[in-house]
Amino acid sequence: MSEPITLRRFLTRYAEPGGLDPNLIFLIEDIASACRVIGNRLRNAAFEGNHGLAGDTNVQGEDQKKLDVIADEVFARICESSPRLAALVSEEREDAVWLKEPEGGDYLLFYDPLDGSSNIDVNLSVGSIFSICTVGTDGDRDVLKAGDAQHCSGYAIYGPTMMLVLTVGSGVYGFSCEYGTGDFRLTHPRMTIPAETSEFAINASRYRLWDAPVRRYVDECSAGMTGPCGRDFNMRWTASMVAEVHRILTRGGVFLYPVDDGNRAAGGKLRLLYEASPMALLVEQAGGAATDGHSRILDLQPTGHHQRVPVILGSANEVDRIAQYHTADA
Ligand code: AHM
Ligand code: MG
Repeated sequence: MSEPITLRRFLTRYAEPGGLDPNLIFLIEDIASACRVIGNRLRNAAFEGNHGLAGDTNVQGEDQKKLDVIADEVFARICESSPRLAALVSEEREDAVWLKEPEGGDYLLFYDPLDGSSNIDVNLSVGSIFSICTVGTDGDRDVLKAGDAQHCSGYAIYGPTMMLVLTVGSGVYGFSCEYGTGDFRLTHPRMTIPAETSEFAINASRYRLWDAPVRRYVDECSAGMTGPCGRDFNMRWTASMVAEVHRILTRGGVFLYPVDDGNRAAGGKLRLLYEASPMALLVEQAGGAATDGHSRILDLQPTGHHQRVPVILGSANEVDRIAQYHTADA
């Protein structure tokens, strides 16, 4: 069996006709290094006294775990010297961090350094999510980029195998971290999401808070063979978006974190720039769909760094069905 190619070889030789900008390759390699370090810090957290709360809240008023803070610092420290990186925009920081006077074509890096961190202490999979856009013109400090402006997005999943999954604008590729060398190697070329699925993921404890279209969808799935779908559905919920999206990229499914009576004032639960947009690009590139119920996620124009949105993504036929229920209810 031939050895799977490394991330560097993929980025330099296989990514796109015409090739990728070398500075984008450097940045993606820096992100991969940051994820490798975060993976090691997670693995050693019990020995380094890094489980539990940091004792602070982030910009969104959420309790930060020690590892949220560590992961954010690792991302910033490793990526900040990337040659054409103009700004870091982190879920954990109030404002964008400008590293240089922005010039047209410079890169902007958006990231959620440790998503699903409520799972750390119970030793379930967590991840890091990232997205890369470019500065429009010299001096332009606008970081409110719509999802369609992303050049690259991806995540690292810290599970039984550490993996990096990314798109550089065409197709989705998964790289497993080789124990010993630490190399990320292409083990999952062209990940695709089947249009049909019989598996959904939602935090069902919020049923009483949902709007009618979401209840209708889950009621129909739960009715199984005797319901309008005419088939049985399976349900999963890991409370870790990276793990949910990874499962959907592996075997299909649909993931919902809708707006509901508990999060309506905030606009939803998940952040547009750090979670919804990067995952929507991956899902579309794998043949799936992603909507907020009414609009394609990648069409949404952000109005603030930390804006939250409803998210419904995964197998296209199910996402379309849920969107139709929203339209019918409008
Ligand atoms: P986080 O960025 O604070 O970790 O929150 C995002 C996470 C997602 O990974 C996951 O889908 C969701 O929050 C879980 O929410 P819940 O606690 O309602 O299950
Ligand atoms: Mg998050």
